[in-house]
Amino acid sequence: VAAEEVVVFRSKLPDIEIDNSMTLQEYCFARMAEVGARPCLIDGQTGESYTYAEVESASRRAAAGLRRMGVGKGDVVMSLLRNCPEFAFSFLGAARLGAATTTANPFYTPHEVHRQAEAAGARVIVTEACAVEKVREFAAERGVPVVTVDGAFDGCVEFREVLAAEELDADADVHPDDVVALPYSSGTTGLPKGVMLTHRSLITSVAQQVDGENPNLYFSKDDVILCLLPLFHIYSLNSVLLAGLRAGSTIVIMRKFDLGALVDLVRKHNITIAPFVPPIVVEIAKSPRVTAEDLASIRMVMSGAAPMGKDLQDAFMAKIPNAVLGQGYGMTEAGPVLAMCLAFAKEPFKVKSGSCGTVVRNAELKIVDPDTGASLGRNQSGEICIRGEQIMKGYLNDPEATKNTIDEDGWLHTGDIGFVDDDDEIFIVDRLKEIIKYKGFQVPPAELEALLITHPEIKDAAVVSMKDDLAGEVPVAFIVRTEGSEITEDEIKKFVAKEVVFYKRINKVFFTDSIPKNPSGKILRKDLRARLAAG
Ligand code: AYL
Repeated sequence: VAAEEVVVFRSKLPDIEIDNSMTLQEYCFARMAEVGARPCLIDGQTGESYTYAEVESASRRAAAGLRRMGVGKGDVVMSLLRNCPEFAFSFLGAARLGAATTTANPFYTPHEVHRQAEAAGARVIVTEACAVEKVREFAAERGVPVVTVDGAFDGCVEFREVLAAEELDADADVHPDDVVALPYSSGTTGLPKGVMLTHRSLITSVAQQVDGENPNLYFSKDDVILCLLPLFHIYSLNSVLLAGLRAGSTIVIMRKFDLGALVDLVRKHNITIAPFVPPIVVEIAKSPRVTAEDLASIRMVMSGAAPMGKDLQDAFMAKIPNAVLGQGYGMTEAGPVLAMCLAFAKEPFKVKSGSCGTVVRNAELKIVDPDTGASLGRNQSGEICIRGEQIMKGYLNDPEATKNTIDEDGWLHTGDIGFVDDDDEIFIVDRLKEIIKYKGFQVPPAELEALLITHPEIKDAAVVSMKDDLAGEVPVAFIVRTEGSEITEDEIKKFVAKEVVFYKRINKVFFTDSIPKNPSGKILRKDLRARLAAG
């Protein structure tokens, strides 16, 4: 391939017309006349069911209620919730006001929540009992109202009251390039940053999956989708909630993962679509308690957010022979979906086990040599790059990081290493970037390193990933102690555990004399990972 020549990979499906000039809520509810009376959201825990018309009405009332609390165009609402119908009401309500929702994990520590709420400039926080105390300090400092979805708490507003408002008369005047979702991601390097996803990007991304005569990801009105993955993560928000709404499917919300409860819900609601992450696929594949009969209604199992090898995929398929199992490949910054399994299409294609899909339609994908930037052809591994209207607008207040991720020609660099084979299927083989993925959750090494070096007995620190059978990867730390310090592995682990959510905890500590760095001070993570591999 000549130096300037770019080899562009595209979907096997033709491009489609995507009207991404409307608002996300208009797009999701476009089929209201047809689906208004059909079940939209079902709360798996209580059995309570909301029709499409009821969800739309709740979102208009949530919008009016949020406006009364001072939320307006360009503002940010923080959603700190486990899965529940109110997540959808609040998200869509904020969208109607031209406001964005920043989503965070309710199991975050107060420190983690505070940092995101502050960086995003949250004007209202919508949360629940388990997280109320975590936001008290931030809310008091800033005079930010706290809304709770599950009962009354001192000084908080109940979501019931927010919904008691009259429906908003008219949505705010929203531009397609206005931000509607602001998830946090550390991307290819550094600390978590606000990822600006606009109405245009999310409509495009959802359309690339579920729209067209032959949708790549075929969801229909008759499908019942299990919403078990957390909605605060972009996988579930995009490919489950928004895609499900657009298709007019029924979405069954599950608050917390439990194999027994999952089987009960599948049987009770005849779940047809099951979006999972690899660790859940492993658990089901291994559990003698879950039988093929338990899962008989499921026709499609999706996996994404972390690698799933061929062996696991084959073991799982043996267990539910009547379902198709395939992968989606996404990255928060990419809108998020880059690739989707073509066996999920309405007119499906044959695919290979272990592949993470084919690039979505209305998008371009290329593979570049990470050293030279040269575009590579089929079956050659390099960095995966994507271009299209679905990708993020940029990082909030961080033009430098944006420039390092999206180049001048509009290509977003993923930091993933992979190749495209002869059948247009993508295989991810490695990761260039530093992020660690614990069961699909992001663990940013830079965040843990910054925390570690605040300890008076730690002179220097580096965090890298280590393979783990259960979680996929776990963070481990290389530590240089200050002179005379005898701080132990256990003390260091406890120090970190106090400040971070459970999946960011340090799994192992290795004491060392120095951290290998390049001349500009960048940690040579490859060297450290090689040390781990060498034992
Ligand atoms: P983030 N196989 C291997 N690695 C993957 C895969 C996959 N199928 N999917 C995601 N990753 C890794 O921002 C990869 O390193 O978004 C990627 O750069 O938390 C990183 O995870 C991004 O992590 C879907 C399916 C969204 C998946 C997603 C992924 C969202 C994860 C929608 O339908």
